Amino acid sequence: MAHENTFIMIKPDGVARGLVGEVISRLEAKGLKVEKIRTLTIDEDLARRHYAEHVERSFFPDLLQFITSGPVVAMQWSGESAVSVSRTLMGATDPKTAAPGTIRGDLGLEVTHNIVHGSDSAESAERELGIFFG
Ligand code: D4T
Repeated sequence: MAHENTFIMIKPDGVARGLVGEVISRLEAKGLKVEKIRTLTIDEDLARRHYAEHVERSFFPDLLQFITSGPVVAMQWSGESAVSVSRTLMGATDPKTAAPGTIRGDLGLEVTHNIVHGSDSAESAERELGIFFG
């Protein structure tokens, strides 16, 4: 167990659907702390840097179109095991199979529009926080 920072983003669907408060409330209720927050619209260059590991995947064109389609809320959160704890709260990548009680399980239905992003490791968190807050 370690105190960690992680990068969490509310995607365009979450912002458009008015779920910013809901997502932040769930993370705060768990005991995590919001350290930094900004709203921005991601452009193609930023999307390619953030999703560098996915640019060759078949779903990337749809993901690129979606993630640049409207404002997102980019955040730095901190707390004990913040990386894994926040991903547990989010649930599985595909909301169709995400467990009830999780953000994606309760609020989403489709894999591209999965409401939130969270870093998958401490190394990813450092890289992603550098992209959005460096
Ligand atoms: P993110 O990165 O958004 O937190 O999602 P995950 O960490 O849970 O999942 P991921 O990196 O495997 O996927 C990144 C992003 O791509 C979308 N996606 C994914 C998609 O549109 N179609 C797919 O088949 C997959 C696997 C959803 C999340």
